[in-house]
Amino acid sequence: MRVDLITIFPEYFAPLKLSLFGKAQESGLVEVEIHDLRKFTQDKHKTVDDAPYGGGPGMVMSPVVWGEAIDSVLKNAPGKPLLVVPTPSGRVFNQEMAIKLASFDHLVFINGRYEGIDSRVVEHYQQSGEFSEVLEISIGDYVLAGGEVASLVILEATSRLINGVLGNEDSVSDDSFAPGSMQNLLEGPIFTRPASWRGLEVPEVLSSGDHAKIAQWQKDEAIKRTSKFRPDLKA
Ligand code: JCK
Repeated sequence: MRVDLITIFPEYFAPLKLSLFGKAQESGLVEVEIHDLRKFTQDKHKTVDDAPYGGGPGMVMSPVVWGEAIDSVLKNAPGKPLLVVPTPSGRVFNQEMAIKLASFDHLVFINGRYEGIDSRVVEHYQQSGEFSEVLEISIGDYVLAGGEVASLVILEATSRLINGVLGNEDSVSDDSFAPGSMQNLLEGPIFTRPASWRGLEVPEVLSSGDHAKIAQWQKDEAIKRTSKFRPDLKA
């Protein structure tokens, strides 16, 4: 998979060079390129924002600069990438969307700041046919200062689904939320040695060797936890 990210804060993406993701890059499974939006400005002050039409607080990012930057990434793209646009007014990201993103050969993330990017940028690339799809995604119902952290979240959830990026391939298919596994349940408690730690014992059933009984216990605990923390789930 190839990933292009455009941002006014390229340093935000330093974590991508670390650990798991760094190894995926070294091995050639994932190729990441960071692009500095300000390189696509025309004026000597490298301006990327302007006042909002209709008034209101803050500044809006210029469609002119974003158009230049995105076109430049597209010009070096072999096929039709997926355009990912983190925004507080997008569809809320979930595991199903991560699975979909992981199926693409090429993702392009555009990272806004200030009050966001002029809406015509998304409209234009939805119409131009240069992207196979344009996805406006929110990572949750809270307001971040920009799209960078959201892109990192989306990219981490997506890249661990790519074969070979994760160390242990078994961990992927068994995920909570992953269709065909523990559907719509949170995972219950998990334990490792020692059997007794600071007066707390590992539940006996887990050492019983009765696999059916263990599975039933884990299911019961998952249901308890789900109704406590996520009563909206288990549809
Ligand atoms: C991208 C700029 C900051 C700040 C206007 C928003 C009422 C708009 C996100 N889950 C998520 N939360 N926030 C983001 C996100 C925030 C961004 C950008 C993503 C680009 N900002 C910003 C204030 C406003 N208010 C609520 C009006 C944007 C994701 N993904």
